[in-house]
Amino acid sequence: MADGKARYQTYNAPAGGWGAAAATAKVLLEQSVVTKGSRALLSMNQPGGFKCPSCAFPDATCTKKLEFCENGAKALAHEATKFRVTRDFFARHSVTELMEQSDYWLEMQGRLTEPMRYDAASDHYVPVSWDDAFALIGSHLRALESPHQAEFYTSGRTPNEAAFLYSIFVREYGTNNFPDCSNMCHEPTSRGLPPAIGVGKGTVILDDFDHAEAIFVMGQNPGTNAPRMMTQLFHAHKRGCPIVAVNPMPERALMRYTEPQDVVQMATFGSAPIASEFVHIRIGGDLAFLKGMMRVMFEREAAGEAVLDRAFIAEHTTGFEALRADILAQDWAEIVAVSGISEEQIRRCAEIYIRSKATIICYGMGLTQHQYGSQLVQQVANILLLKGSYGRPGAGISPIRGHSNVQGDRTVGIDEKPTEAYLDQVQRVFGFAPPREHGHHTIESVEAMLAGTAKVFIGLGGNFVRAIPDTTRAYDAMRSLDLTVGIATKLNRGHLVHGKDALILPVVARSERIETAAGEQFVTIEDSMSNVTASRGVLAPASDDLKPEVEIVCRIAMATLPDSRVDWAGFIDDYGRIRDKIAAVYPALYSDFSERIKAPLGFHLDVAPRRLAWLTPNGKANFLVLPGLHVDAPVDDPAMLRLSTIRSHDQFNTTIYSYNDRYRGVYNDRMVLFVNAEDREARGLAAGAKVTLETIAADGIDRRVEALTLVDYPMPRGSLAGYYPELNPLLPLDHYDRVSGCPAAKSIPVRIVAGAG
Ligand SMILES: Nc1nc2c(c(=O)[nH]1)N[C@H]1C(S)=C(S)[C@@H](COP(=O)(O)OP(=O)(O)OC[C@H]3O[C@@H](n4cnc5c(=O)[nH]c(N)nc54)[C@H](O)[C@@H]3O)O[C@H]1N2
Ligand SMILES: Nc1nc2c(c(=O)[nH]1)N[C@H]1C(S)=C(S)[C@@H](COP(=O)(O)OP(=O)(O)OC[C@H]3O[C@@H](n4cnc5c(=O)[nH]c(N)nc54)[C@H](O)[C@@H]3O)O[C@H]1N2
Ligand SMILES: [Mo]
Repeated sequence: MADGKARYQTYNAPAGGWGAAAATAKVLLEQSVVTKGSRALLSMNQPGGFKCPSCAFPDATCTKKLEFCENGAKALAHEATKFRVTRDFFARHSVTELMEQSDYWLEMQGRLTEPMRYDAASDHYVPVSWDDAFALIGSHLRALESPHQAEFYTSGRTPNEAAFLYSIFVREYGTNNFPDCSNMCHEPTSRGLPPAIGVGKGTVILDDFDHAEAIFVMGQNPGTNAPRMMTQLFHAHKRGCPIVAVNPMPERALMRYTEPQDVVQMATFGSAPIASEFVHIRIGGDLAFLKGMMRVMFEREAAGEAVLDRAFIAEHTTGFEALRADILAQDWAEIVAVSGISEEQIRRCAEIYIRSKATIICYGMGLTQHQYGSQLVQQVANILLLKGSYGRPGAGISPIRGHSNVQGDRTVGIDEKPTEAYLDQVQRVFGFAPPREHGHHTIESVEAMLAGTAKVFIGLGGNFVRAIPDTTRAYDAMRSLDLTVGIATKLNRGHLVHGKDALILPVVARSERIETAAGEQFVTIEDSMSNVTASRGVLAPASDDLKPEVEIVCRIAMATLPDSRVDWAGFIDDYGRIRDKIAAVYPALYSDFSERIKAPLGFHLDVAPRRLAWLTPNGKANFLVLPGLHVDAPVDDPAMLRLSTIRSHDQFNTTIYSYNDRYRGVYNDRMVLFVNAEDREARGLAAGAKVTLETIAADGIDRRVEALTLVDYPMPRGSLAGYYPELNPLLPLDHYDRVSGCPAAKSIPVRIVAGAG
């Protein structure tokens, strides 16, 4: 629990500004890295420096100003912390004791310092040499009856070079089992967009934000999760570009914001409203809202107004008539009921879109984490196609990715459903025959563990067991394994919920220097807008006994595949050789990689829709239909509320920086439920009451979380919000999008069980 007394109060100040500056100073102080951290911050996102380890938003090019935000500073401070988890720490605490501690406490112990192996006799982690650790992994993997009994997880902080080698190693070993964090995140983008526009990525670049005539921000909280995006929104607002925020929560930064880079505004304590239109959508109401907007467009077109880009539609698309028929079949009363938005406001938003000659639609987890998330993303692509919003400055679709290199990891081969063309290419470049059968995504990997068919789990970064749904079953799944390996910077729950054998392998972090026998190396990452840039750490590694992720992957490969066709040892020292192989496997995207990466600001990967080229089977952009108005299967239970599990301002995914959520006015507590006061009163409950939440599911499993405090909040009726990962025990494993495998973490059907907390 948090130390201080829980407090809930409305936050009336603007987001950003001095509050953010103060929070930056505080976290540097807490981690005792004021000088070191401040020096490192000067190199963050600068040419020649390292890329921010927090989110995937690109940096502005050609600036000399500081390119970091409050939450980037938190990520760095926690990485550069002076605190250490040593062998003495593990000698003092058994694993059972550590399990009693909170995620926050585990994080605050500091950086891991040397490889450790679980010792069942004493229930402690004990030191192990790197050689023995690699040998143990090799012996487990070689002993499996089938390579498909191993699961190879990746989290999106891993750089391109390590992820690429990992994808090659795992395929040479013989499986495509690549559960990864993206499976829980923007997978609906990666799977939903290719049939629509031919690529599973966004089509805009940073510069487009300066040319947009309207920007929609749907299901995303940029003030917390992509704070550098606020600069773009702030400037767009200043030049009069309408911004439409679609969210069940009036997120503070979308309402009022002070730009920390704006000297005058800072000095005068000024601030600006950001959203010109706040669409207070019900959870899961976005499909109805988008269909409503499209309906307005079709109605006005039918009345003789030229609101659609007919020439673009004729030349570049298929499926227009089917989409129109579907949209005109939707009834206004139902659109309003499902979205919770008045027809008048939907018409106003449609008017903004119709008038704009260049529109960007940004979206985040509020759209992807639903049962029909992939098809919902396709509707975003549809509405943009109706006005030909691709291949023009200031227009396009902009999924805002999460982890700093999650997009890059996917590009360089972390994919449980690889294409035949890619596999042929791997075979040609490396000379072994990769497996052709598709592997497990995250949910399938957990199902395999629960079924007893999976035996080994290797996590290249991340905190799998806390990030996935159904916490209780997730723990059972992990504990059933023969070996679990956590390749990590920090101690987390995933190291404590482990298999019979278990290893913790500590790595050199993003902000730290990588020195090899060949000299200093750099890595590369791809941001949310397909820019590939170099990242060079500037700090000394947290301990002498850390290894870079690249070396760890190579050494695991060498220990597992003694007869490998790949020169693993040759990659350990010289990362240029890895980039040459990336270029060989992906000639269209990565030709001349080693040369192009020398440009101080990196380079942009080709995104075909920007050139009006459609890499779909029929060579066209396709309007795709999702019948009806629901993005989650309706639940017939009058007591049902939809729960969205979200991030606070003081966490990075499963890493909890503090118990505060400043912009939502919550202090010293994370066990809260944001509730509409009328929903609360209808259940006869007082504000501040403690309640138990129970999942409504047909599988007979009892899922509940107790002692949650009700906090009155401007939520739409029927919509609840609370924090991830504390509420993951409520998210059933099979409550996910069948197209992408993404858990529907934003719409769990629940009921409040009064007073049982
Ligand atoms: N500081 C910080 N930065 C981060 C992260 C972090 O944890 N901390 N995580 C990183 C990662 S991996 C990711 S994926 C991104 C996540 O960044 P976001 O996508 O912003 O993530 P969330 O906080 O999960 O929720 C997004 C928003 O969706 C809204 N929402 C919920 N349900 C619905 C709905 O049905 N419809 C609509 N329209 N909105 C809805 C919520 O109110 C919330 O404002 O951020 C990345 N950056
Ligand atoms: N209910 C619910 N569940 C969710 C979500 C949600 O919104 N709601 N969001 C989902 C999303 S979008 C995501 S992306 C996943 C996130 O899932 P993960 O990516 O698995 O989780 P993180 O919390 O980001 O992982 C943190 C750990 O990564 C390790 N780490 C940090 N930096 C490095 C590094 O440089 N290298 C290596 N090797 N390790 C490092 C540290 O040890 C740290 O403890 O969670 C998903 N789960
Ligand atoms: Mo994410």
